[in-house]
Amino acid sequence: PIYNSRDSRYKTPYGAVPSGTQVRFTLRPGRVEGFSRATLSARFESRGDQIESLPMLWSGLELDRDLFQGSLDTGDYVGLVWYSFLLERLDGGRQELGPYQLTVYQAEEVPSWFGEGMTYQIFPDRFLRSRVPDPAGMVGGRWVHQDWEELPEWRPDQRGEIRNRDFFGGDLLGVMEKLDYLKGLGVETLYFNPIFEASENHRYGTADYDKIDPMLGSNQDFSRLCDEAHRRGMRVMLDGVFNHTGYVSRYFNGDGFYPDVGASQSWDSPYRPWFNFIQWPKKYESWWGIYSLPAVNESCPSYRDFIFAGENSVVRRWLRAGADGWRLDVADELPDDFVAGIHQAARAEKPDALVIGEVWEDGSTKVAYGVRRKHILGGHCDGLMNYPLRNAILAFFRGGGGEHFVSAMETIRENYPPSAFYSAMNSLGTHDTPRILTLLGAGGEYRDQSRDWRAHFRLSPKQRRRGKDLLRAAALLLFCFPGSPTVYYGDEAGMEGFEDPFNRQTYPWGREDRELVDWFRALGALRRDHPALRRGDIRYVAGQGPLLAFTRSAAGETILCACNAGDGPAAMELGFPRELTPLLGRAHVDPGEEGPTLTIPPLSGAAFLVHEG
Ligand code: ARE
Repeated sequence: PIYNSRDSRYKTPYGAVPSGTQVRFTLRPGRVEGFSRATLSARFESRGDQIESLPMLWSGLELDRDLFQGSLDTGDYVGLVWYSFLLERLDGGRQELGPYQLTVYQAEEVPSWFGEGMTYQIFPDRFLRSRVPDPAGMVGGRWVHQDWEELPEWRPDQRGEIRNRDFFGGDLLGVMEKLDYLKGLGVETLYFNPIFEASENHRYGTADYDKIDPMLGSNQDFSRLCDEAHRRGMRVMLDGVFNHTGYVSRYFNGDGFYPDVGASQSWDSPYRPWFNFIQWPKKYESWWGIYSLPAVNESCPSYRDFIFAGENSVVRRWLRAGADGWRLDVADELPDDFVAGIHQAARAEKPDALVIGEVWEDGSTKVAYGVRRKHILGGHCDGLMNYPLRNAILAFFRGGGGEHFVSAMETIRENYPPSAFYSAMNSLGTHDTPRILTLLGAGGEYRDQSRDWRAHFRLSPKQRRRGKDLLRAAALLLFCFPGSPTVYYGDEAGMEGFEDPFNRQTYPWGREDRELVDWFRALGALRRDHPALRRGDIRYVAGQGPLLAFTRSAAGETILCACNAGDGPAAMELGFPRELTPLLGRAHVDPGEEGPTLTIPPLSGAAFLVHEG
């Protein structure tokens, strides 16, 4: 029953391999093709594109197919290998197949806690405030919404930009108040968007890496929060924004707010070499040309020391203060050796600390600044944010077909080292994307892209009903998939909205969508209680049209997850005689001789325990 579209060629072992592995390739062309010779050619990309050619031996027949086999020794190589096959006939006819990717990684021990359990992403300014803050004396010309339920400021300024200077005042004490709620949801890791002092409400332009933003609380509050989280069996992951600082910061000090002598104030500033000035002090490199985020020079020794290399580096100090891991902002724009340094420092400080990278594409093939990146080749990022999964889920529930989901996700599984696949941060949406409920409910058709329209857009009751059905199914899929099911704050409460700032509205305490909260709580319990979902392998049992189903198995337990993205009921034969116990969701099971037939209601998903034998 295993889904395999590649039965005419395969390699063992499946997928990415640790260096030192012998990989065995098999080709199975039809006899009628009359091929008499096959050659494997392998290009070792990070060895200067060195090419190795080796003959594949004819090793017999398998029904009406010829079998050719050959083995490749990966030796001490780490990187991508692009392999292709040349098939030849006696009459000179030939056929080329490939190139295909083989990922060869450096084996390393990756702590499993992150990928096994549920993660909850908190955008700190918008989660809960323990009091209405007074912004007087704080950096960045902030103003505070008195009314928690207001929309964030969305009107662009004269530059046409959203300045993100309005705060609601969500704080760490607020999060602490809700730890029991989060624990009850099944949360095992809290991922915080940046919490260090910064002038904008998203805090991505760090002003002071030594200090929790005073509107959020004190450094002690942070450690207390970590203690409280740990007491409940939860861990804490921070957002490490190391590719740029704030224009307003102790380091750049563009507006002179800080007493420090910043890079833009004196050529002799100790921070000046941190930045790349094109023409000092007014012209400098910045992240994606955004002047408020001056880019740093990651090869500057004092900056490296400060961020990771020193005993007291930012990376180490905040782990010491209670954090358990880092999510690296724009990981794909940081040099590999910088990422490796962070990884090393994190592990040196806490042996089970984790580093998750922000990469939007397939992280095994990501190229930045013309260089293939080593993110998941070992010793860099332990896992990545899994936007490919989000895209695949969205596409599937918008009618894209189960085939596409399977092929997209099998590609990721094949390209990633298992530890990276199982440590992925899997989200349906983040602070950088529209809310999942809005996307699923609105069906992807937005005629009007203006901010004004977006500010006032709400799903109609009909759209919302459909959106909620789809969200329930999409979340079930997420919680059954390998990698950490990550919930963006408020998705579980039915929050809507497009991109920034509409996807960053305040949590609707007291106005939550109870049905959704209950559903997510059930999913959290499901994930927590079943080893098969925490660490089991994955096998697809269906992937056609509106139907998608797979099993996860571990520790003698098998769970089946089945989803129907269509508007009518979908039936599926399991193809093996097993008894099914429903765990969550509704589906009709018709036990048959050959195995049960499942009928899944429209726009829904269900999970079952599969009884062996
Ligand atoms: C805000 C507004 C923008 C506005 C800008 C300037 O949202 O609309 O243009 O201000 O006024 C943070 C804030 C953002 C803020 C930005 C700049 O959260 O709200 O923008 O700072 O002030 C790419 C990067 C990826 C990056 C996303 C946003 O590759 O690394 O773009 N994500 C991180 C964080 C962000 C953060 C920053 C980086 C900067 O998660 O929150 O922004 O520190 C494709 C590509 C991706 C691309 C993605 C989205 O799929 O493959 O590479 O991600 O689209 O654009």
